[in-house]
Amino acid sequence: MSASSSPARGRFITLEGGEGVGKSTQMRWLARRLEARGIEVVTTREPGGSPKAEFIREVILSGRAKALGPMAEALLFSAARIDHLDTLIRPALARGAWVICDRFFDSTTAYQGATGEPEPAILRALERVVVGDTRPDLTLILDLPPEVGLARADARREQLGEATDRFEGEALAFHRDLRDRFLAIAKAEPKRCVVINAAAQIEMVEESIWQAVDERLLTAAQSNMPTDQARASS
Ligand code: T5A
Repeated sequence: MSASSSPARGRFITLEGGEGVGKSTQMRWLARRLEARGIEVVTTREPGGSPKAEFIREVILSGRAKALGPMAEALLFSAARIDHLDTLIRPALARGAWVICDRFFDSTTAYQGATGEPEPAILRALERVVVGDTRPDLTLILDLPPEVGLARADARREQLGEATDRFEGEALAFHRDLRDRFLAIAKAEPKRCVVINAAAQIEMVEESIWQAVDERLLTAAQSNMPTDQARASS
């Protein structure tokens, strides 16, 4: 295929926030709405998203890697991300699909940042090396008091009979710090990030997310299209 006939790169959307903020639920709903527009959508998650990264997910979230220390945990998240990017995210974007990912590198900045190690400069260096220029076009930061999110996650876990994972068991102060860190990321990068009030009713959260995607990505894409094409796709 010649360079001029390559499909346009797809859009990369990430969902971020603390525990139980509703990312997985909203990811499914957003995918359905985009697919209804005729867009190919790939939904995925971190840690995980590819077979090798899912293996690493199991090692981290079971708590088995905690004894190795925060630096090793951060490197394991990065190793999983490298495989996920290479085998799933980049190929999908290259063929023109839109990728929605439940957590990405902002979770490393916030969670590993909240553990206090490795230091922020190392986390930023890891981000540069691992993510490169595959940065999200839009990051939706679902914001919720951690008490509410943890209660939702507890209720869902009891329903499914699952065990508490590595970070859910941390103290409330850790989860409050996490929330502040996600809000700080949004403040530092307003072009990429939109904060969504995840305490609202689930349908309202869905609408806020749709509005952000529509304004930031769909409308923007149409205004870059030749007029005839934009009319046909609206
Ligand atoms: N991590 C991850 C790092 O430390 N560093 C990293 O680099 C990365 C990538 C991942 C863990 O790994 C850490 C962060 C995490 O601790 P996970 O199992 O993927 O672990 O956990 P979470 O991402 O936190 O996912 P959860 O499933 O716990 O939360 P979600 O996906 O945000 O929430 P969801 O959609 O499952 O909803 C939870 C419950 O709330 C209800 C839902 O129906 C569901 O029952 N709900 C609502 N109820 C009322 N009102 C609303 N608006 C609601 N929205 C959802």
